[in-house]
Amino acid sequence: MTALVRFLLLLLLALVATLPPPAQTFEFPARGIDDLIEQTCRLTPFYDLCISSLRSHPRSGAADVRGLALIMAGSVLATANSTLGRIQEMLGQPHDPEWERPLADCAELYIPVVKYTLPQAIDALGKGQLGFAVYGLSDAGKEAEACEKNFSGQGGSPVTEVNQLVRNSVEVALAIIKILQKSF
Ligand SMILES: *[C@@H]1O[C@H](CO)[C@@H](O)[C@H](O)[C@H]1NC(C)=O
Ligand SMILES: CC(=O)N[C@H]1CO[C@H](CO)[C@@H](O)[C@@H]1O
Repeated sequence: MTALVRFLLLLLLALVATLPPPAQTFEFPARGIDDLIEQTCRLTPFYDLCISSLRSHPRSGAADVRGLALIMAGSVLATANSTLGRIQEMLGQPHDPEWERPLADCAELYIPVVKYTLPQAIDALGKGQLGFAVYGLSDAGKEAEACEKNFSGQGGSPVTEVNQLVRNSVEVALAIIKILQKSF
């Protein structure tokens, strides 16, 4: 072999060695038509609320059922917090004087829910203490109901919708926790 041929052969070998391996036929598993979020939400009483609450969270796509329960409990906290914000805002603005007392009572009901009850329930959920999480979430639902009831006989409540949203979110979170309780 001449030096040139040897050189060309070596070059060829070097080229082959650096080529990428032949393409393998590999497909990512298709995202199921029924993904975990949909399967989970179908077991809750408010499917649409469940779907929108979970999907709006950036990490819900990779979450397991416990992760979804945590995301939903966080959504309850966010909703309760914005409800409290709305109530405090109303208290600071001119409003129907008949609403003064029940609005102030509602703020008193929501403050501990937002500051303690729900953060503790979320913490418990993260540690797998499901009973305690259920207790805290249920309490948040009851306080929202108590807030609403405080307006009875006052010609309606200015916070009916948000109170209902808190209660429905609680129901969704509790239904997801129930799935967890059944799987243990
Ligand atoms: C509640 O909302 C306020 C703004 O209205 C925010 O500063 C605060 O961090 C929120 N708290 C929680 C627990 O989400
Ligand atoms: C009429 C009514 O239900 N009033 C209640 C409103 O909320 C406060 C504070 O929780 C209660 O003490 C009242 O009885």
